[in-house]
Amino acid sequence: MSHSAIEAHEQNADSAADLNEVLQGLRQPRKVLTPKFFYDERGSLLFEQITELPEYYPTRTELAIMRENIHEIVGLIGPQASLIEFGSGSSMKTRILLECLDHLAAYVPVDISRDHLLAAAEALAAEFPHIEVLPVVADFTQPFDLPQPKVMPLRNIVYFPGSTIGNFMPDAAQALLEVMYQEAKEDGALLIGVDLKKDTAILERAYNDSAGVTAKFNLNMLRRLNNEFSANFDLDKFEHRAIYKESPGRIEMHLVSTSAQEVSVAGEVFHFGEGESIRTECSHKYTLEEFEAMAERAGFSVNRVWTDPEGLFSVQYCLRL
Ligand code: AVJ
Repeated sequence: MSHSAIEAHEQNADSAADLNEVLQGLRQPRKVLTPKFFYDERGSLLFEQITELPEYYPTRTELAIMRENIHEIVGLIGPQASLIEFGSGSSMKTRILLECLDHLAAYVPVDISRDHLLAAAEALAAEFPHIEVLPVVADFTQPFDLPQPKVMPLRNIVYFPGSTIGNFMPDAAQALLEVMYQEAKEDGALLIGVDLKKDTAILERAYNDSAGVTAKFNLNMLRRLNNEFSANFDLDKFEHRAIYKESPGRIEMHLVSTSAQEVSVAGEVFHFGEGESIRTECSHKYTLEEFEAMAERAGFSVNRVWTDPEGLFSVQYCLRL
């Protein structure tokens, strides 16, 4: 436990449910694990490496869009807003907003992973001493209470960068947008990064990098299950695979068993056939029209969309109706 002025407001984080979720997923006829298990310390470092890969366009493209349009974004958000980030922000994109937004009332990062959240919040609080940083430990897929900043916010801006929305199945993405609508409150808005549909080859390259970092990132989930849930996955007997599926419009990442084998997790034995896989991640891609329809169903109207010249990625400003 570190000494710090930053204290977390803790709600509905339930790590006891994690093992159950793992077991449930592995009992399915098509085995699945949730991408939230990627992000232990090693996984977070590997993801940072992914964002710097030449093939992985989303992070650098979103950052460029933010830099290019920051003055317009600042103008749309206006003064004395509370910036509520879903996921703990430590990235350059958050820093640009904290640097440029006009008299921010507070910065409220919300994340289920307490340690990661507090580390990121402390770093940003040190960097921006004039901004009140109020981290909330919560599962943001469920409604949560917002802390009361010292300065009364004029409006709430929900920030959800990185196309993390793509990790959610369409129904869950819809439900998450509805939570964001609630948290934005009256006069609030949503600023969200959304990865766009594009040529399959570009997409598949982004998730099958030549340096093999994404493969390491994917396999790290098994290492984590070994460490945290008494599993005995042999990492040499699984292979990374990422493919784009046109009809759901998503990249799927899998770990493919290279032989018939049995693996135990917390005492429960799971059988894998040769070639059988665990799906570890879905990364949905949207057209502008598809995302707009979903945002509207949640009660938002898309007010402004910024994209890069190649139309790879979008940042969208959505008003709460
Ligand atoms: C963090 C969910 C946006 O889907 O592109 C990157 C995660 N997975 N490479 C994505 C990821 C493999 C990433 N998101």
